[in-house]
Amino acid sequence: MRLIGLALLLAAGAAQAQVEVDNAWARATAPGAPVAGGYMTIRNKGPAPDRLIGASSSAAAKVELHVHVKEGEVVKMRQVPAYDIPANGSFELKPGGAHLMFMQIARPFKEGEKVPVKLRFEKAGEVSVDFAVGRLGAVAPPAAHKH
Ligand SMILES: [Cu+2]
Repeated sequence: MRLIGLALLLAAGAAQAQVEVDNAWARATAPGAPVAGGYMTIRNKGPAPDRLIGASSSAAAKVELHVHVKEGEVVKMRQVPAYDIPANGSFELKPGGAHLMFMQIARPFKEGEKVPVKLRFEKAGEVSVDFAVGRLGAVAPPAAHKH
């Protein structure tokens, strides 16, 4: 019985590992700013496409999925219901493109802090990721800590 239990656990772990998140980071915010942007690269190592269908964080009232769209000369943010993550591919969230929007943040995001986020994927389920807070206005993730 114990062996079967272990095999099931390993199988569940393998299914979870189909989706990986790299370079998760958020921008520091100015005092009083109500929102913050979050960025990451989502890698899908599985043979089937997946979708990011939601996110939440204890640091914000809600977390929305946003994209930037050009309307004439004006670039606007728009909320979308999901991001498609191609099979054996990746989807990048970055400044000026797709991003997580932390709405009504509880307090300013400070450089060096971590913001806990729960991502919900259609197939991979819930994935917890810590977003490292980089500089105010940064366009690239903070340098990774080497241990
Ligand atoms: Cu936004």
